[in-house]
Amino acid sequence: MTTVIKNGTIVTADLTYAADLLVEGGKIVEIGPDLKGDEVLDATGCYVMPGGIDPHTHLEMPFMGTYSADDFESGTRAALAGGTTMVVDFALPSPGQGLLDALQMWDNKSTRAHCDYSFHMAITWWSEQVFNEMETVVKERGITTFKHFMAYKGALMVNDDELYASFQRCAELGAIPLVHAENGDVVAELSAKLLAAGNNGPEGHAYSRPPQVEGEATNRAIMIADMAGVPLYVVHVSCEDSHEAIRRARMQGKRVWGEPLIQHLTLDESEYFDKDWDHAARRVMSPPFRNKQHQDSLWNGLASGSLSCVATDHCAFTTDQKRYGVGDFTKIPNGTGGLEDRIPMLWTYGVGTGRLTPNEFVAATSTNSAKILNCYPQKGAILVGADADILVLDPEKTKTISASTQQSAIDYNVFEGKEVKGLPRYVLTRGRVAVMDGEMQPEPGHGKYVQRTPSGAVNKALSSWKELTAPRPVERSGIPASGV
Ligand code: DUC
Ligand code: ZN
Ligand code: ZN
Ligand code: ZN
Repeated sequence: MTTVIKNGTIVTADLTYAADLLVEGGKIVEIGPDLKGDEVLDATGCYVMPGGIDPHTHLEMPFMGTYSADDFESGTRAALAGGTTMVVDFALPSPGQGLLDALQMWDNKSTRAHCDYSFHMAITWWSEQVFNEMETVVKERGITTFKHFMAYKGALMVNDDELYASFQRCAELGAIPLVHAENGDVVAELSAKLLAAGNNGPEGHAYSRPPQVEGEATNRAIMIADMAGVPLYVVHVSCEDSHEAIRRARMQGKRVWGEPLIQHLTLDESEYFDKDWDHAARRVMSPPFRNKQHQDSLWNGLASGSLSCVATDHCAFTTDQKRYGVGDFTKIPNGTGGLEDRIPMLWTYGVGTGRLTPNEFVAATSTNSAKILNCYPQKGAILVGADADILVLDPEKTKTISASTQQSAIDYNVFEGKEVKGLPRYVLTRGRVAVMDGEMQPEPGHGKYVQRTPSGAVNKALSSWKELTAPRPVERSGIPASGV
């Protein structure tokens, strides 16, 4: 059985051209004019592009006393409905839990995924066991990315000594460290101060996490990665302070990548003020939404290439779950959804406004992630031999985003009421048509785990630095007698 996508315009990260595309056995088998197949999908007026990759999701994650409400079933159904054909979720050991043990839990959670998925591994504590298991995680499970929380003090946060040890281990294994960059000590101090002053509403969350806590942590992580001689991927870059550190590192020739979220690109801090409690609490996430200057910085980063991948950090909680934090903003579960909306929102606010070209859009939503995470060109590519994960986007199709029509399991949508233009006509996941003429055709369990290999990316400039400064003892004479 073959499927042909006809009459569309293929858009990749670097090319735009008219061609048909033939799919067989879950792969792209031919690209060219006048192709024939058993099943014909008409892409007249549409762009045919690599399916989206969301490099950052939290599905059914135990967090802040509860579990994020979208699991792999509803989360990947939402992903496909919005043109995303692969998600990369975080296996999250609770402090003290082994990495392989946590991985077993994530294997069990993900059996009903609709689309392909991969994992990052979180390092939430440090020990010889963690050090040893990292090797198995990389070599046997194909997880080549390790996430570190510099915030969530007393829960998931790791300190600088642990960060440095883990970054060095990543370097040895050819793995890439990821950081959630916020200064957790300062956040804890500011939160306590705000609560003591009676400032316990959701806006307190934003006040407790100013851009400086993110800029400081980003700079610190970059310097620690520098000393470990390892590349660095900074998740959810929300502000100029953090973006500036990444830009500077890149100008110095370092492999440092930054990932803005669609939420930070399109929603601002006014969401936390002059609104009802539920409205603001539903938008509590870390880092919080910022002002327009920071948003402009993120858009400029995407256009200039200093920021690489647009993600969602999809971590959805119901209104009831958000209400755990009534009277204490530090207890509001942090997180927002976005899996279904990332692609239509970025197309509308990026390509539709002229901020991004269609090719830059493909790079930011798919290809760059596949390259950095090293699953390109299996994913993120329109090439013969690549997986047939394909988005056929109709640039004229419009809708108003609404919780009443979304796939996500929660009872609201942070983009409620936004008009988007540019929506999936078809979405293929390894050749299977999951969205047909805009309608979802679900098949839980179709999604497969994507194993990755180390990419070989290092920070080469740093290895010469390391040689130059490798510790060596100095022969000295005239050593004074000890003691006072
Ligand atoms: N930030 C969130 O808002 N939710 C999940 C974890 C995180 O870092
Ligand atoms: Zn985070
Ligand atoms: Zn409201
Ligand atoms: Zn996250």
